[in-house]
Amino acid sequence: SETRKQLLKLFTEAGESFLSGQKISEQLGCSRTAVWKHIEDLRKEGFEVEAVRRLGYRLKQMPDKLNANELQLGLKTKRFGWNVYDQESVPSTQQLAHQLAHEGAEEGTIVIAEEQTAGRGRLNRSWHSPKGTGIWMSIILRPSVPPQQAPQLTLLVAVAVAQAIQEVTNIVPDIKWPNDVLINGKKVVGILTELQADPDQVRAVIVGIGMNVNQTQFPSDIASIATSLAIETGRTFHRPKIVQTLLQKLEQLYEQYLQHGFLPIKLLWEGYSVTIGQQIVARTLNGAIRGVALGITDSGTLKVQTEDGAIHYVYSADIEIKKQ
Ligand code: BTX
Repeated sequence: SETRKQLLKLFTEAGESFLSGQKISEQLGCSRTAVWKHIEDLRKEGFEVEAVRRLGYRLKQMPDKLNANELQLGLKTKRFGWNVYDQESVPSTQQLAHQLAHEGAEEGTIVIAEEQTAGRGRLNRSWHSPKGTGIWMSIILRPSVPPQQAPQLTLLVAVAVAQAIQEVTNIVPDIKWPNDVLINGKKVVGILTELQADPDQVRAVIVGIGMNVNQTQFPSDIASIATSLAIETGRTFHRPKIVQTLLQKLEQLYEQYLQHGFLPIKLLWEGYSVTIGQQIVARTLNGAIRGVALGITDSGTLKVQTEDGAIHYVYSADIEIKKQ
């Protein structure tokens, strides 16, 4: 309801300070009893509201739910995240986002779910997306660029994710070309970029982001390669806050990209990269290339030099970094 929204706004603006029942009832234009009832409703939803005699109320903890309400409370973006499809359980947020994009959904629209039952990675690999622990989200972008430039967006998203993790945890994550974000060599985020495009123009980019946040364990088949923010830091995180930070970083970088092109993004990406300068194996659909990763080109392609001195341009691959 509108009153509930206003009440939450008052609480978030007040931050650490208490709001008296009197003040709240004046601001909302309702009785003290009505205020009390609204607070009880919030508590039932999982909000922790502290009440102290003579001081009043303050909000101690918001529920760790990825609902539009929670996501938008205090959201600082201009456009990203203001059109939200929040779902309890979906096969894949990508699927729904594709459909919405086809129907004309505006740029910055997000689809987010507590659980995915058929989350996917690249090449139809599966993405483990258990309930209530991670961030499983797709965002719709509509850049006016030719389809060949779309891989740049994968790198842009990886930088935004890395910046968000850094801000929230103080850990500087690594990016492994093109789409893995790692902490201590293990995957904490996967990014999947898919296109709806005409031959010379992108209509929509559907960016899927899967972030392991509060999991404390993984199924045995990925236990050795996957990690979560909770495992790496020993604490749990409020997911809506991370989504907000992520959307903010994403929007900033995206605006920078539209205005100034890929170069500034490329520089930031290189700062997080663990691939460049390494001895690698790039497994592509056409076979494996072994050599040194020299860098990325201005279009986001990986440049690999093989032993014979030849330079290869890799558009899409899985990268294994050889231990030196
Ligand atoms: P990828 O193909 O690079 O990685 C997939 C591989 O990662 C799997 O084969 C498995 O080995 C490993 N893996 C699976 N689940 C996890 C996990 N939770 N954490 C770490 N490693 C894992 C990466 O693809 C792109 C993933 C995008 C996921 C998002 S979630 C929201 C959106 N919806 C959807 O269906 N996919 C995207």
